[in-house]
Amino acid sequence: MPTETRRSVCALDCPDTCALLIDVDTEGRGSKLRGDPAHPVTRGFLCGKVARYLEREYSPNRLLHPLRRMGAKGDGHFARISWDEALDEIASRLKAVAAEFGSESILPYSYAGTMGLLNGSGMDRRFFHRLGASRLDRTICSSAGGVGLMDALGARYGVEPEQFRHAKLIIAWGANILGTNVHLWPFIVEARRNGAKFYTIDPHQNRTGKLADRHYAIRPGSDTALALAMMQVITTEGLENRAYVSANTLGFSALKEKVRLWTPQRAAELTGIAAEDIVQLAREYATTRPAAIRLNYGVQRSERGAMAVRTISLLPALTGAWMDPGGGVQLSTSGAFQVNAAGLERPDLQMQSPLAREARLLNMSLLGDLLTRVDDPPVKAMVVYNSNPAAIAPDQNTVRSGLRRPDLFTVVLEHFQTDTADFADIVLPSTTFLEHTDLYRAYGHYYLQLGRPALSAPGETLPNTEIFRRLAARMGFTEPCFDDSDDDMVRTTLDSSHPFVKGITLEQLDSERSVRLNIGAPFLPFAGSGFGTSTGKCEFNAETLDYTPPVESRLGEPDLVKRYPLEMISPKNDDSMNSTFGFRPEVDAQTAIVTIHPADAGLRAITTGDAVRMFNGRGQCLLTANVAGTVAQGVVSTPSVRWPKLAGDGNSVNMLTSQRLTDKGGGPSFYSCLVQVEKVLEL
Ligand SMILES: Nc1nc2c(c(=O)[nH]1)N[C@H]1C(S)=C(S)[C@@H](COP(=O)(O)OP(=O)(O)OC[C@H]3O[C@@H](n4cnc5c(=O)[nH]c(N)nc54)[C@H](O)[C@@H]3O)O[C@H]1N2
Ligand SMILES: Nc1nc2c(c(=O)[nH]1)N[C@H]1C(S)=C(S)[C@@H](COP(=O)(O)OP(=O)(O)OC[C@H]3O[C@@H](n4cnc5c(=O)[nH]c(N)nc54)[C@H](O)[C@@H]3O)O[C@H]1N2
Ligand code: SF4
Ligand SMILES: [Mo]
Repeated sequence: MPTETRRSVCALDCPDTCALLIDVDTEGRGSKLRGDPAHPVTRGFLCGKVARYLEREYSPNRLLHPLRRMGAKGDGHFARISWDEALDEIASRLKAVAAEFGSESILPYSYAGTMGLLNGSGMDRRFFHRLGASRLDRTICSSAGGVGLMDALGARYGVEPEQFRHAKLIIAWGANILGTNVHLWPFIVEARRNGAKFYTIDPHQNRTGKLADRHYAIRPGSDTALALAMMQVITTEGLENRAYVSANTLGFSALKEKVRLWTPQRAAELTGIAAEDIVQLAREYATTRPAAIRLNYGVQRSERGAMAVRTISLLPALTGAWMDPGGGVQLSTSGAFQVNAAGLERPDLQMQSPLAREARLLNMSLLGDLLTRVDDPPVKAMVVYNSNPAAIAPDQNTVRSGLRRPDLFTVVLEHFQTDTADFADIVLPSTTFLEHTDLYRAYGHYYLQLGRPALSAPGETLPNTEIFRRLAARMGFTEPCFDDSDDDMVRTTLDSSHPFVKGITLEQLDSERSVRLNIGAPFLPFAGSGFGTSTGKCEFNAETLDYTPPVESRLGEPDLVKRYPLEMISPKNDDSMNSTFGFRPEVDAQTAIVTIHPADAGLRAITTGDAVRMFNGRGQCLLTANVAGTVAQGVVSTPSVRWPKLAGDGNSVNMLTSQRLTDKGGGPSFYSCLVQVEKVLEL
């Protein structure tokens, strides 16, 4: 029987950052999770994966005690040790490595297992800065798109979700809204009830695409060509918004000239979308008001992903869509959360480190190379938290040969014994977001939220903040910031003079839990010249706009195409969160499937249910075929990311992906990946 309802915030790496309600019984055990009906974006419902999060919370497989590895790296044999033994061993190993190879031979590796600021970029950052460890360039997800957005708008924010209800045309461009951003959906439903059209542009007609008024089956990595051709149609037909363009943009005539040769016919050959469809889409986009583009991160996981995001994000400046509530682009809202990051993360502590300077910056998307090729100094110790690189990083064969190195000292902070934890020397058990305090910004809405522990921490689990606090003490760090409580860190983080955040206090968050940023309502950041450029205008910079197909695509490197003729994408699985729920049998089954077009399957005598081997020069994995016309001919799609150790051959999709980086931002090119598929007798 529930005796009390407590509040929390979903910490998963999702744009929606939901406000949660949790029913707790007399023993303090959570019995049900719900979305908070009072939150303007959560609106009382949760996605399927988090509605069942208590199964994960109370799983018998939760890590409850510190562990030391007993067998070979990767074998998974561990023995329980005490926190004192674990922390002493880590401190002495890190000191020894730093003394012999320099502090930069230590590498933190983390991403967004929790989006909480304290447990994701708080005490951990202070610890590594004071230590003088290498800095990690956290590029694995959104850095290409981030640069593209900055190039176009000078800011990382856009249309707020609540305004989508006013739109008359909504384009989901590389955005699987029902799967990865489900709290936008009710606003789209409302808009459609009022007559809006809803289109999807995606190489895979997923659940979202099936519900669209039109689906444009674009070839992977060709979005820039489509956007340039839309600009061509808009400018040659004079459909641009002259008043907006002249008041708020720079470089229109050069843009018009630049896109002149980007005819719909030329784009059709590159994108696979018929020329007349491109013309029609461009006209409709330019003449419908308000028009909203929900751009998500799918388009920027290709080789020239930054250019794609930039070009698409320039479209509303041509049409003036930014002037309307419900018009413009949303890729992210995170740039509006202008908190005091320097106070939280304390990069200045590097001056107190043995380096006495800023440490080198290593790109997390190149983990394989970092562990096998980097010298001067080599990476000799790695501390992993909030991430599962042995599943999610590209080019796993290289990553694994690095993780297997006997001379690499590896510490992993985790909830579960992941593939990465199997490679650890020491595993430390961490609390979940339901068990610790944290502060949350969002990347799909504009509410800052505070989460307080709703459940007690099981076993000997500790928050990341406390683990790094204790490690700092073991290392002998005496700066007062290492004694900061979690509340002290929240106060510091809120201490910002930026108008969007100024005045929001811990006390206010404790009573309201969710506080709208000071952005006014409706938030129309680019209705006038509010762009984040030095001129305040949207700068087209047409001379740098361009498109060439990815090296790994059907129009790419001919030798590669001959051997590996299929373009593989590995988008998000609807019912999971990267590898976070990979231990669930249903999720394992969903991520073991590859969808292939009937014509490609026919050529290979593959039918639905067949065991197939998907491979390229980097590796292979075994999957079950699903033959369907929801992907275009020449494209295969498999949902990510399976736990490799649950696959029969110990491999999952990132055995095939490459360490080739995007054009800007140093992001991975997960969705520019050529493969071959063949039938095998059994898995
Ligand atoms: N259910 C669920 N939700 C999630 C996650 C999850 O794993 N599962 N992960 C979270 C994370 S980490 C992130 S970053 C977000 C990402 O959220 P999204 O960006 O929405 O997710 P993706 O699956 O990466 O890509 C979106 C769509 O882009 C399509 N796509 C792939 N290549 C191209 C291309 O070249 N052009 C175009 N136009 N489309 C392309 C894919 O088929 C997919 O439907 O989702 C978050 N939410
Ligand atoms: N092929 C392919 N690969 C991909 C992608 C893809 O689309 N296709 N997507 C990429 C993208 S967009 C992203 S963002 C990355 C995601 O990669 P990761 O950020 O590594 O995300 P997860 O796989 O969800 O792993 C997060 C881990 O953090 C742990 N964790 C959660 N909360 C806490 C906490 O409070 N403390 C500690 N210590 N641990 C915690 C979870 O148990 C989980 O094992 O994957 C990338 N890899
Ligand atoms: S994963 Fe996303 S949609 Fe699901 S509960 Fe968390 S924030 Fe909400
Ligand atoms: Mo991501």
